[in-house]
Amino acid sequence: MKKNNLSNLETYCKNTWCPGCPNFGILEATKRAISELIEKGIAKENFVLTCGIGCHGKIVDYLNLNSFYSLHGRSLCTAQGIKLANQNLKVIAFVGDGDIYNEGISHLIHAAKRNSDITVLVHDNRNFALTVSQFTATSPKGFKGSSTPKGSVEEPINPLELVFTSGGTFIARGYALKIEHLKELIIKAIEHKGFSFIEVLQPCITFFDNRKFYEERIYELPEINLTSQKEALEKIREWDYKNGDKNIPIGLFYKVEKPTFEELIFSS
Ligand SMILES: Cc1ncc(C[n+]2csc(CCOP(=O)(O)OP(=O)(O)O)c2C)c(N)n1
Repeated sequence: MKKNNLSNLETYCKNTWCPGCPNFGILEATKRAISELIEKGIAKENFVLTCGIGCHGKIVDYLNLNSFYSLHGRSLCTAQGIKLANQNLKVIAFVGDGDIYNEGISHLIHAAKRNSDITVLVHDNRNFALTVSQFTATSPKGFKGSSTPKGSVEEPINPLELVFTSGGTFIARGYALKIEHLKELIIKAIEHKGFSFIEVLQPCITFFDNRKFYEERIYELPEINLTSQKEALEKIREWDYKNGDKNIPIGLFYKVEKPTFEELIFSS
């Protein structure tokens, strides 16, 4: 049950994430971002959250905002329907990597392609965590989980490259344990007019604890020309999600203005 207290974003729901889960970092960054946007003048009732099914989906229980639990992989079609019905709303879709890069991948491609004016935040822990660790599209080759006890034989995808080539107009990567940095990305993504996508690297402390791997490689992107496709792609490809010694840039890679799906639909 959500607390009937409009002055804060806390709820009464018992938090059932593993103690120390970096999802707490994503929750805190989201709370700070939305609080700042409310202070800037966006009405609290104009935020709507959607989620898929998984550990990530519980985040909507922990935020005292309008929300809609969708089906596994169906957070984005729900979010797009809400935005089409009421363009005043700020719609934020929380998804897991299994949820969106496996079950719901076609919705991701088409939402980016049509530049739907929604924000997508991926809790990428590189496995289907709630169902005790099957491999996903971003699990590294060799990943040992309950469906791949001898190690996955597949190479992972680079989701930023996928969204970029599909037509996304705001493409970013954050780290769940760099809370202030992630907060800034979430604010910019929500303020962006068009399809905004944040891939959040979220170590799964129970099934795939890659905190050390990330913390040795992550660096914040310096200022780049955000409208240059060439620069964006170079930076997006700097780390290819395969294991290796490469640096992992986080920050905003690409941001361009284009008419949104909803604008085009209602002006046609
Ligand atoms: C259509 C469908 N397939 C499978 C499931 C079972 N299921 C529920 S949660 C889950 C794993 C979710 O993994 P992910 O989306 O990566 O989120 P995480 O738990 O890692 O945050 C699965 C496979 C389901 N609920 N619906």
